[in-house]
Amino acid sequence: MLSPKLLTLVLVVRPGRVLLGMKKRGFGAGKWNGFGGKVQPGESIEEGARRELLEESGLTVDALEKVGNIKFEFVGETQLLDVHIFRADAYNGEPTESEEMRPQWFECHQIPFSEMWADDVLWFPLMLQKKKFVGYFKFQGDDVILSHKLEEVEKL
Ligand code: 8OG
Repeated sequence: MLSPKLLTLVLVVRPGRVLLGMKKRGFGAGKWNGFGGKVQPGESIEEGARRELLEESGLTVDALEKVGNIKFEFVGETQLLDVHIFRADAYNGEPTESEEMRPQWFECHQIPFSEMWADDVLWFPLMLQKKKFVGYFKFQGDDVILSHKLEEVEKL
């Protein structure tokens, strides 16, 4: 049986650009990604998303829009990562480097997909168009997608 683990991911988007962070340690180290992490006991998914965004980037946001939900299975591992993805179109504060992440703005046509999780190239375009989606990816190791499903939905 796969035991689910709730995670969040926040993409901060400004017209024509997106804020990513270089993950400096732990799971996904060496990859550019949005900001997020594990939801802690007693907090809602959105509260977890806001907490991780602040801890990792120094930013707070007024509105967070739910844009996606992707489940990740890794062959040989018993945990199913259940990642809830949010988009923020405005923020407060200045992006600040943390122990986990080094933030940097990228033009939307220069997103460094070759240095990101392999699934991101498939759903970032939907996220940038404010489309909502659900997906499932089965990974072998950190780089190979064995199978996947990804579909647009009206509502999450
Ligand atoms: O707490 P920790 O840093 O381990 O949380 C993992 C973060 O990575 C969390 O924000 C969810 C996110 N994440 C995955 N898988 C993938 C993925 O395939 N693509 C992207 N963009 N983020 C992912 O766990």
